[in-house]
Amino acid sequence: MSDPESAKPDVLIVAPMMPFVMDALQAAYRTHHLWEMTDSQLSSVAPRIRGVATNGGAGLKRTVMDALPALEMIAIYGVGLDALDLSECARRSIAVSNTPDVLTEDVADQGLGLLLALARRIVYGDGYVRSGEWARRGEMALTMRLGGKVAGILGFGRVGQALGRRLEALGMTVIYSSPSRPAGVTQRRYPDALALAEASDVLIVTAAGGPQTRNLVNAEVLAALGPSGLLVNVSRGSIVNEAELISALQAGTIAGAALDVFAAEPQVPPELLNLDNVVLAPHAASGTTETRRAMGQLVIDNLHAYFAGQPLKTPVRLPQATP
Ligand code: 8YV
Repeated sequence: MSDPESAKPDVLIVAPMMPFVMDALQAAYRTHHLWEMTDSQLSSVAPRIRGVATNGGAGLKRTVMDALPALEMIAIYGVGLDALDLSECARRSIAVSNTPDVLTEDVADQGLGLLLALARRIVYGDGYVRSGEWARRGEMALTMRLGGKVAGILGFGRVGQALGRRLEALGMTVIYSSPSRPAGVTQRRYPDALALAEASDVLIVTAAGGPQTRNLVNAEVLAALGPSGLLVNVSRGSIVNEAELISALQAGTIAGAALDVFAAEPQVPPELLNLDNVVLAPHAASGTTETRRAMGQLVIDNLHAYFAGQPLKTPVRLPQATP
């Protein structure tokens, strides 16, 4: 008699996901938890793994991908594709899905919240009250109005445009830089990060991560943003040169930064922890219950669709495979 368990496809889960996702995957597949496995445990199941579920930050290391000869499908819990070798997926005809759209508005909210917290020093003010400084020293130093200022958005895709709408509602002028002009966009486009920073009071990073954007925001761009300029990053830590940002914050080359993402998460450079002109968040922009449920459901739906021989709900278009 055949064992119904052995008929289920084997799926490797790279990092823990919400319990309802773990339960749904476990019910439909033989699941394996990469974060709990030794190398030899991985080697013993690797030849059978047909699906992978992972998040945007972790992606799938090439060494692990290379060790999975039967891999057919990777479902990403996130929109970012930078932690996955897409050319290799194309070469091996591995299907990939991600979770676009469902997280757009929440990531934009987090960008708005971080910018307000930074410009109006909301987190600093909270400490000022709690520590008794208010009673001891009187009124807190004045902060910066956002209305009437120019917000430069680096990368003007779904998240950038959703954030732009919020900033325009505050009375800011929104400009942007991105490789091409998105359809239906009327805001002024700048050719690159440097020109954008020169024209902006606040620079907001929403571009996709990856080799094309690595260290795009460097010392020169920060100098162009200027001593009253603010930087917000809700995209990928890799886009900002972190060492050069720290120097700029320490030297007053820019006025402050609000960061949801870092170069080597969850490690955050101690220099950033010691600065009071920064606001820090633990890569939480998509982290509402509502959005994470929708993201989790897409992971489940995409894997189920693939293994049922149906089209993916939210497929990633892979680059043309090079022979
Ligand atoms: C998630 C992300 O926080 O969408 C992405 O690419 O980085 C985030 O939305 C992440 O995928 C969940 O761990």
